[in-house]
Amino acid sequence: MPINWFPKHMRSSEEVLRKNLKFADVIFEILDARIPLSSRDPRIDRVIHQKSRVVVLNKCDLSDENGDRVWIEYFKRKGFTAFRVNATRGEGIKRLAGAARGMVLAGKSRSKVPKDQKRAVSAMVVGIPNVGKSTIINAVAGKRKTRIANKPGVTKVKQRVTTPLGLELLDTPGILWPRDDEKALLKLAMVGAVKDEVLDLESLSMSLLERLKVLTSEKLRDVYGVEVAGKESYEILEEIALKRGCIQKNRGVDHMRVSRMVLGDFRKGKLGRITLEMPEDDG
Ligand SMILES: Nc1nc2c(ncn2[C@@H]2O[C@H](COP(=O)(O)OP(=O)(O)O)[C@@H](O)[C@H]2O)c(=O)[nH]1
Ligand SMILES: [Mg+2]
Repeated sequence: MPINWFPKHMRSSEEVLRKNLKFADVIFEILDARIPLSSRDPRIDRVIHQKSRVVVLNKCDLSDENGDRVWIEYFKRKGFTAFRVNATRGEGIKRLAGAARGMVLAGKSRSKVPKDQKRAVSAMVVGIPNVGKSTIINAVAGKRKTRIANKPGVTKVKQRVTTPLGLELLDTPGILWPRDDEKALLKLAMVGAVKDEVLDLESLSMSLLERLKVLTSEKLRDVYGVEVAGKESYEILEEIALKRGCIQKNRGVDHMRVSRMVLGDFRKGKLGRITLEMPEDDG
């Protein structure tokens, strides 16, 4: 699995991120609910330091609900409030805004707490690429997302969006860095957070099937008509290819096509709502 996919220029965005953090009372740390740890930049604690933070488990339409509960408890034990969100449908967004306001008005935020209770609480969205930062900004901004005000004290490129939820949002998210350990990268690739061009799709789809046959064997049977018990993942992949006609003339199974299909089905949620890692897992 190639590891060196992350563009170097993004490292320079840490400086930008640090500068913009100053303008936010609260940080929304966006994670992928299917892989909350693998989609988390471990450096975030260093970067955002003591700033108040709400953890967002986004794409919860694709994750397992029990898994979400376990993760919310996990973050609670670490001292963070966490919420399930489906940004594309705007679900969980109001609670997010409420929590951010509550946090600041209760004085939990160590940033300059607004004295005037009517003042909007300012928030900044941070996360690694593809976790849904832009979608969340749009969901929070709602219909008023076009009402962008250029406020003094905000760096030139950054603008704040006034939202109907009593939040002011920096309209550009802070981009964090994906983990570069191999186990995390594999899971980031499975959920589609890494560009497919840089990956070996066949080994990726087989790694995915390795997990799915444990997590959701019935679903694989329902969707593809393939029994997975006792089979190696390459056998499962080939059987799926045969069932779905992923065959090349005179050349047998079209591994690329079937791999793409399985990965696509998983990413779209066609194979069920699946959380790929739990706090107690070892990879
Ligand atoms: N299924 C699902 N897809 C989502 C959700 N939020 C974002 N996405 C999708 O994830 C992809 C990346 O989202 P985007 O907001 O561009 O991520 P960003 O790179 O963090 O800004 C897009 O295709 C979104 O439609 C969600 O809650 N559920
Ligand atoms: Mg974006």
